[in-house]
Amino acid sequence: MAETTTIVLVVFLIGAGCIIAFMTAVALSSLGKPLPQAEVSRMGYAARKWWARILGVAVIIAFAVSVPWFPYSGAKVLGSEQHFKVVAQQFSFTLPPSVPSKTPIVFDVTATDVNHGFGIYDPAGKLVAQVQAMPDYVNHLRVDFTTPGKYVVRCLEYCGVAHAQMQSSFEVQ
Ligand SMILES: [Cu+2]
Repeated sequence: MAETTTIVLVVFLIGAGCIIAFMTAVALSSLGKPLPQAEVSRMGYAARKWWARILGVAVIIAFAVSVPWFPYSGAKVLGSEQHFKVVAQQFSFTLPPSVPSKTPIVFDVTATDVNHGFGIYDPAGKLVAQVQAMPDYVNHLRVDFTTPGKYVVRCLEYCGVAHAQMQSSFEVQ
């Protein structure tokens, strides 16, 4: 931590030093007689031309360097995922008894009566994913399970008098 603080301080001091040096150079360069307007314009246009070229090159380099981090390669897993149907109804869930871990899982979630919530809690009781379960509509919830165990499902949308009891579970193997 102290090392990080030192790096931040050094970077700040170098940056601040550069800015002070630049401002001092600007101040010193303006001590003489003012330049004629034509000369100022010529210098301004020249600076703008070079600035545009530098920016153009920087954008091309940034694009080329960052291409490998584009998320398109992640789309390769699409098609290899396993789909499981989830149906919510007052006041229960129709779930698969178990799903595999370390495999891309997609829950195709719908409801038969009213809007429900489909909330998945890991064995430690932490909410991992949730989506709405809606009549006449299928929501696709992508989850990658890394920890096997018993996962509890709770309705997270008030759906009627027994909403609080609307709970189920499945195993991740
Ligand atoms: Cu509910």
